[in-house]
Amino acid sequence: MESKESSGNMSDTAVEMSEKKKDAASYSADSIQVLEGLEAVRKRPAMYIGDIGVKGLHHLVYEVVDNSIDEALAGHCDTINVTILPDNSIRVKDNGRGIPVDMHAKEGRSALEVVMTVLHAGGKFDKDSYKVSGGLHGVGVSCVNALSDMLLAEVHRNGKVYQQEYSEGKPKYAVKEVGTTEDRGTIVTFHPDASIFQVSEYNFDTLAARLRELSFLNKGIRLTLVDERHTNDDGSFVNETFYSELGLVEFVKYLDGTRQSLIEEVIYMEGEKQGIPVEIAMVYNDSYSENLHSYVNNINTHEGGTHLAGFRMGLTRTLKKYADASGATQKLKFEIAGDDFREGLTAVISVKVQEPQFEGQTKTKLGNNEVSGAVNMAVAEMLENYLEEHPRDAKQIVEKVILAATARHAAKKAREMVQRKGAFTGGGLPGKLADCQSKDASASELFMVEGDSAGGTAKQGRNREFQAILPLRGKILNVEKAMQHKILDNEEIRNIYTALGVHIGTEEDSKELNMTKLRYHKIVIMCDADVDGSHIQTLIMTFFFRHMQPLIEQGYLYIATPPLYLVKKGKEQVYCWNEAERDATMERMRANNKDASIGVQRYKGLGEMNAEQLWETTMDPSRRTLRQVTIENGAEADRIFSMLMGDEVPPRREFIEKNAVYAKLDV
Ligand code: 0RA
Repeated sequence: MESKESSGNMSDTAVEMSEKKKDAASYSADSIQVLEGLEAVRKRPAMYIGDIGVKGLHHLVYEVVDNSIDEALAGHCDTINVTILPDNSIRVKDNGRGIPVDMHAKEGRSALEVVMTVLHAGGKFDKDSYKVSGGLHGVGVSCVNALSDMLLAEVHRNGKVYQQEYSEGKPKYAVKEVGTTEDRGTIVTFHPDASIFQVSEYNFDTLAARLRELSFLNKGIRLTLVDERHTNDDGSFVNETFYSELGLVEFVKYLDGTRQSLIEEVIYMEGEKQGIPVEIAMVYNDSYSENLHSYVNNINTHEGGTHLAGFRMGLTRTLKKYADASGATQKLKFEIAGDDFREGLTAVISVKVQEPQFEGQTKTKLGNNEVSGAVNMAVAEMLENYLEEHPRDAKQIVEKVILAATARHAAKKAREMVQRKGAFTGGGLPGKLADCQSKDASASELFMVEGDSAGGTAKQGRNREFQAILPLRGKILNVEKAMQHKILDNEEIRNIYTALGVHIGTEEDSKELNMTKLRYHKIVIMCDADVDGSHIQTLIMTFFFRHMQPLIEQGYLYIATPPLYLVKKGKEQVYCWNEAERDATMERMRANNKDASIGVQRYKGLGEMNAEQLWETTMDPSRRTLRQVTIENGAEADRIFSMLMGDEVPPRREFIEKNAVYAKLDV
């Protein structure tokens, strides 16, 4: 998960580009037509790459790497090197066949130029290539070109080196031969256009997480990441290599890193079913959460779809059949639900679909009906074999499922109790909630505040028209270690559900979140800037990640950023959010008046601010900075939360030391 800086609303249109004059020096009249296409990309970049913030910036890299992955999937390339250059340019190099450079008969230009300058021209030259990858928006390298103030394409092919350079997608010269070579491959170097993107710095960990994911999803490809902005102690550049021999088997092991496995081996299958390549790996661990990650053509399908539905059906059908046959379910007085088969399950499903239909709010839900049956069959076959060959593991799994069903049954009773109690008291809002006056969710904010005392200050300081306050007492329950019914037993957590106006489905087999009555579209976590506060913030984020993920995906979850210092001299008072700001402020004050003394107050907790200070620094929409919580990489976030909240201390300590800032959790 990642928090990105944002203050107030930043809509795509706010950064609409002014129309630029077409470059008269562009070398061929033919390209005018093309430029119109790429101008559209520059005018509405968000339509093509999602956004123009951190995500969009990194998306450019994925788009270029995807082309090389395609070349690898076609069997012509096994190494892809990504380099972050000192000026935040990116270079992607592969050892594939090299993009063809011969004249494209119809277009009257080099094939390379067409690939680089025509929207969606990626696959036109290679009908039989097995092309399935492609970024989330599948927009191709020409979009990257359009959004770069510099892009250089170099091709090593036929013993020769060819190159062409572009600016804002416009070629600077025709493709030219510049030398000879014994290598083969394509090198694309680009620099994102700063007049388009709100940010310009690449994040090593974000790129590393995606390359790692790609290496697991495409075994046998070696991906490297080099950061030429930073050196190690020995003078070498910071770098990491990703290579997976066993693909998804290693992916689930990586995801389950610190969890305790219930079974001996990873259950695995790879093959084609009904013409669809399917790869699945799964394990059971002793936790209570379900961790399913599904991919179509290397794209993480957050919203699931037919492949996931097929997986669930196959899993339920096969395990139920086995459990019934073993007699283990005879004594049960209630039905086992689908969810029960997936408690403690970590699985990755990867399918390759020739013409994927993506649906859903974020276009990450697979719609192709034919895929469901294929995955269903694949799972059933794989699982039947495994259960047959590993009777001890089979017994463990069945016991786990029955335990889950029993707990769910208990949870349902608890929930009915809660509902009855709710009805008794009028089903009202939690007593601790200081609600706002507005009933318009899109204009309303809920501050979840650490501790009753800071809650009181926030209550005085807020704008009661649209800001509600819910004080949370101490550390909320660690949901990573608790069973479902324990979670609903917890008063703080029930308060969060009721205050937000969301509930989980009443259907037997559904943990789905019902958000139709959501009462706030900004939910802000406000904790002290100390170690305890950071822990509480992580607990709350874990709860939202595991139980209210759709709220995060909709962009409703935020973290407040109270100041760390107040620097005072005479009547002047300046809030500072980090050491650098504090030092600069003191420096300036000293220069202004050498005699007066400067006082620095370090805010350790929200409680040290009065209501007015809290309002003007942290709550007032016109002055505050909220960090929006987003899920950058679901698999990575899953691993990190289970590690941070799990039993094993050493990996957690290592993570915290590596990411030394307590107050900040960018996962
Ligand atoms: C189409 C045809 C051929 C190569 C490629 C595309 C290709 C594209 C990219 C993009 C990045 N790296 C790439 N490597 C190769 C070659 C067809 C042939 O040689 O017959």
